[in-house]
Amino acid sequence: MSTKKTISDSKDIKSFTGPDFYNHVAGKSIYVDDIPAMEGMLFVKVFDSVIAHGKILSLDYTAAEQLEGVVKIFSAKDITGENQIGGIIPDEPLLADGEVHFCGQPVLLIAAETEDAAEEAYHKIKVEYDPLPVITNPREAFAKGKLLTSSRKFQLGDTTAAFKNCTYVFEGTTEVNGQEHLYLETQGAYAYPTEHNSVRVYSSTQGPTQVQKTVARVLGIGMNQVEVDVARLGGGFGGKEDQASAYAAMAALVAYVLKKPAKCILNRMEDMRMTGKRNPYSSDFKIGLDKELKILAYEVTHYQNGGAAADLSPAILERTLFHSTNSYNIPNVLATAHSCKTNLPPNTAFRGFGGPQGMYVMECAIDYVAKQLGVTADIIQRKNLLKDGDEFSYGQIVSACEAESCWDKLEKEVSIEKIKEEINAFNKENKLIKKGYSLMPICFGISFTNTMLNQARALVHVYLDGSIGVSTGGVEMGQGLNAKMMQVAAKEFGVSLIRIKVESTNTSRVVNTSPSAASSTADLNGKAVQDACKQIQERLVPFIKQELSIGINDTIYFVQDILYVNGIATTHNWKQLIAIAYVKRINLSAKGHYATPVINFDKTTEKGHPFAYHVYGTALTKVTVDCLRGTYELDTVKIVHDAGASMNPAVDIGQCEGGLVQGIGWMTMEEVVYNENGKLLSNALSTYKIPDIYSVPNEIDIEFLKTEKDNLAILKSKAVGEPPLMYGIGAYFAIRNAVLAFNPNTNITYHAPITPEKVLMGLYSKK
Ligand code: MTE
Ligand code: LUZ
Ligand code: MOS
Repeated sequence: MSTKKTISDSKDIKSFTGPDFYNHVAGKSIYVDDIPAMEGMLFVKVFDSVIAHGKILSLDYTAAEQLEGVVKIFSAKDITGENQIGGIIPDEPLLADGEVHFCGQPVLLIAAETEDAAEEAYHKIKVEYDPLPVITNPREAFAKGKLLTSSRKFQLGDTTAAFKNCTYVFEGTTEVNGQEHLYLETQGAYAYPTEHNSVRVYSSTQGPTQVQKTVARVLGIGMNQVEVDVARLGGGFGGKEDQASAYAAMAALVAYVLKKPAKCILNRMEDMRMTGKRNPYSSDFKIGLDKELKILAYEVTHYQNGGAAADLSPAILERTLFHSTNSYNIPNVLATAHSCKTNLPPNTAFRGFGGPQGMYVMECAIDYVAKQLGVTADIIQRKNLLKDGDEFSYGQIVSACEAESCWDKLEKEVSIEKIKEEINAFNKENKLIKKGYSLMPICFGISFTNTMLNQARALVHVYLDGSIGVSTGGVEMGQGLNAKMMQVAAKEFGVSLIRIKVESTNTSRVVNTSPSAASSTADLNGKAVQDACKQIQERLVPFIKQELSIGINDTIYFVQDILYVNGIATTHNWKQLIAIAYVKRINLSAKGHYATPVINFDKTTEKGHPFAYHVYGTALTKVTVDCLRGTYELDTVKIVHDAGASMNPAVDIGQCEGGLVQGIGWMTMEEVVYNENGKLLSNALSTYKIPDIYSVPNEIDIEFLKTEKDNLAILKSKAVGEPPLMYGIGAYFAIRNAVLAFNPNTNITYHAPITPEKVLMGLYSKK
């Protein structure tokens, strides 16, 4: 193994994407299903509902339970604690009790000695349902008063008065579909009983504490009896912020009751049909502008498709409102949002967390105005970009704004005017191939909108041989968190990266963790690591000065393990001095804590300062549409992204590329389809299309707007996990524009994703 060589010196930092990359490529990284099975381990299989809404009339699993190899079948009545897994609102049972509310809802758990026995039992279970009416559409749910939580309203200025002063006022409706997370590692957990009536759980979760809390609740024991350990995830993308808890609770319940190790891992089709997805939204907008095309007023009403239980939808709803005006300064705003209860699997967090859905509607509104007035959308977009001192509808004042600087940096490199001319010329010459372009500015708020969650802790140990162990509450899911945590510790101590190991995330080592989400993991946990390192340093510095007879006013620090005194290298090094510090009984371990300062939000007034800062950027997308087939190709995506002073450009570029392509998938090809009975039709990779290497843009060019402004980002390196997803919205409008170039009278609606099917219909339809 050559992992040592690759992370050994700071010259490699440009390409240092973390301690795992070698093992990932070699297939050696351990995921939940790779943990070696213990003697007697049971397989847990979920028996789920085949109807979307109904009463359970009878449940017959006697024959199934008597099969050889089947140990026990669990129903709701076998739950030792509370049959409740709802995170924000207690409205979701672990196992259906009397009624089912969505197709794929867990009803029973089969615990068996082999997977085959569990599978056989699954087919022997008999259930009789009395079906009830199924609602899949959020507007229908709203009309029938079916809401998951109270509706919310953000208001700035007075839209009614402002519309009267507008030269132009337009109204419209939009639809945006959901998105399957399709993390490579499906949901799953492995649990075994430990001493003192406790359990240890290995879970593929973004929220170890949420899992711990849910397991404790379901089992009816204290959180201190549940230890959750997470090495890494094969992707989460928000799908494991909350929904990993159910499968962890299932494995833990079986382990706890039967006193045996138990594993519950969903196969791909189970995962696709049982778990929730990105929330689809149906929205109405009204937009008003003056004759200079300044947006004066914007009203929007969002109908969120929440699914059958609240899950994270109330928080997602809130983030939709926070992002309803995207990067634009609009002095009069009225944004309303309803979280509608439907008979679909509870929808959940997905990269962007409702922000993308809100921003999509804003962009549709601008696009609609542009089409009505015969101008290009970029004219309106550029005129209305946010500036320092503007006010968001939720009361936060815009500062350190990079909306214009990102746009203008992009425009400096590519003249939008020239692109417009080139595309017009191309479209004039070509009948059956049309090109389109779009610009997509983004503005994304960084912090959990629930202020409480913006806290983190870290545990840093310096061992007596000088090696360092770092534990945080953050979860590595491919976003490069461990790389960044190593960099932070190495920088604080002045040691080489090779000295540092990032440990698994474990609820017995670091407690009360917030989920790794909201793009805030590196900021929150990195600052906690800094705090812990500083505490150790504060003990080491006076000790070293005394030990080496260095004056108290002299400055000492380490660079790459070498001790410097007043800027001059000495012959002393980290390893040697730590060994002495241990002998002299210096405390070489510390617990760090961080809570984001400044932020606050008052839900009663819907005003405050919820975000530590905002991330900005602009994407230019160019596409070519084949007007015979309805197929399209993405020619170029050029992005200027506000990364602050990126501490790891390799990781951050990777996040931009991954986010962009995931956003393009959501907007153009990924189509979650339920039939009117609430049954998922796009239930496998044969019927659900995600971007592959052939569908990524032919050219992706990402440039960072390098800034060192004072902000709350870790080492001024701004959060990057979610914001780039929203560049993908640009692909939607670029394709739409190409369709309009072919058929200006198309009846194509604002309905994402814009699949080849919709493109083809749009090319040959009439208003
Ligand atoms: N990147 C990879 N490779 N895998 C993931 O699961 N999740 C995204 C993003 N990037 C994800 C990812 C989501 S939804 C979030 S919120 C952030 O990473 C979480 O990590 P961060 O807070 O460290 O940015
Ligand atoms: N989760 C959450 C999130 O609980 N609150 C948030 O604000 C958030 N934002 C993005 C992603 N997950
Ligand atoms: Mo990301 S949606 O915050 O997990």
